[in-house]
Amino acid sequence: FPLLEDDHDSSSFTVDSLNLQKQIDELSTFSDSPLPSVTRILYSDNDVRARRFIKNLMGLSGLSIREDDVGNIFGRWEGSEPDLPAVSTGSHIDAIPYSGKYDGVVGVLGAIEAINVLKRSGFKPKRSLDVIMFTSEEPTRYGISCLGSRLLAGSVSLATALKQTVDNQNISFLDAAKAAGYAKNEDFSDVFLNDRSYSAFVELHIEQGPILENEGISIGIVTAIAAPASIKIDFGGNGGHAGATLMPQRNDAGLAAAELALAVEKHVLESGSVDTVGTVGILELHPGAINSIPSKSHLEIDTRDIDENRRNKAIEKIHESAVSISKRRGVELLEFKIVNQDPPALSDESVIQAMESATQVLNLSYKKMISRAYHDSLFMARKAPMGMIFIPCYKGYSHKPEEYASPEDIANGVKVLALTLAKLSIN
Ligand code: HGY
Ligand code: MN
Ligand code: MN
Ligand code: MN
Repeated sequence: FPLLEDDHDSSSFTVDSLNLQKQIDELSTFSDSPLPSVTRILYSDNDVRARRFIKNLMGLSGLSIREDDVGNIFGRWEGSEPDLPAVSTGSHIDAIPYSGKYDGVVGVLGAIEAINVLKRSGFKPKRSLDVIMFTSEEPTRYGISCLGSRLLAGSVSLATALKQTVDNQNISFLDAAKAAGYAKNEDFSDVFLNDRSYSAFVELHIEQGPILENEGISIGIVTAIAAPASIKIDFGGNGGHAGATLMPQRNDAGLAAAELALAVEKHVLESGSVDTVGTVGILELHPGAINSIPSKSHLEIDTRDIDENRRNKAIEKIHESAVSISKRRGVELLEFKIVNQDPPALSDESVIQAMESATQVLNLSYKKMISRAYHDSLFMARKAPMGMIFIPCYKGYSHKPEEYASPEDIANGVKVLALTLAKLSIN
């Protein structure tokens, strides 16, 4: 590696862990739920405050900042050959309700610190280096996962859909984006990256699983990202009085939803592989009164697998179950909408090699592994050779307040990222 030729370099090759932890802690205070949980929803006041915080840190690191129509934020360290496709890294800072303070954040604040480490060690990039904070990786507000990176990857259907999308308070994406200072010209195809934007993309992220911690391994080198899909379903029934309506007269939309939720579990378990997973994370009953038979139910299903066909088969069976449950119970299947049904992504061999040699130079233990969580990398892989660096997290906990990664593990991840970026930049 160009950096660690002699001891002098390696001693200056240090992460400012204290400052980085302070930043992680401060960022976690921009939240709509009480600490230790974090809730940071797209374009909310706390999201806007957090964005300002990130831009300020990018500025302090000497990065030139630009933002696109939906608020993807790019901090650039210009290289000696700025016309070459740049090397990029980054992640997200939005947080689902009552989650933790490391998911995504480690890959944004850690990326800025990786730039600082490279600057402190006297490194000079050839290809420019971009740190990207992606807008809305989480599907919370508009039901669209990886909204910013999906758009960067050139999703025409999303660029169109965003003009009609509203959240469950009936606030349109356009209004919310404008209120946050974005969507100036309402043409989201401006966001699309071209194929020469980046020569590589690398994301640092907590594992969100227990493998690295259980096996005492410092670094995960991700070889593939599992294929995610999400489905929205509505059932409709007659509802009625919980006391006066006898059971034979009922067509209970709530029970239809409950039966379908169990069918989701059945269909993923019968796939024949432990890699197929399914979750009913949202289940709402209307009118939601104890003494009123649910006349409407709304479910949102998240199902994934590292094998796309196996996942799609599970989706087909879930659809068949929804239809048969509605017929048997005399409940109407008002909507069965597949919101996204994404293919998996493979990491690029050259990026895997760069991450592997960085880890070896740093004498860190590592393991090649699959990411069962999705990330912005899933979409950036459509625009550039992609790689992901995992660090261990406490008991694999994520998407809950107990989420934790140690300053030492974070520092290891930042150093591997810094060396990887350096290598890819001088390529
Ligand atoms: O759900 C996921 O896989 C990601 O953490 N948003
Ligand atoms: Mn997440
Ligand atoms: Mn994440
Ligand atoms: Mn335009």
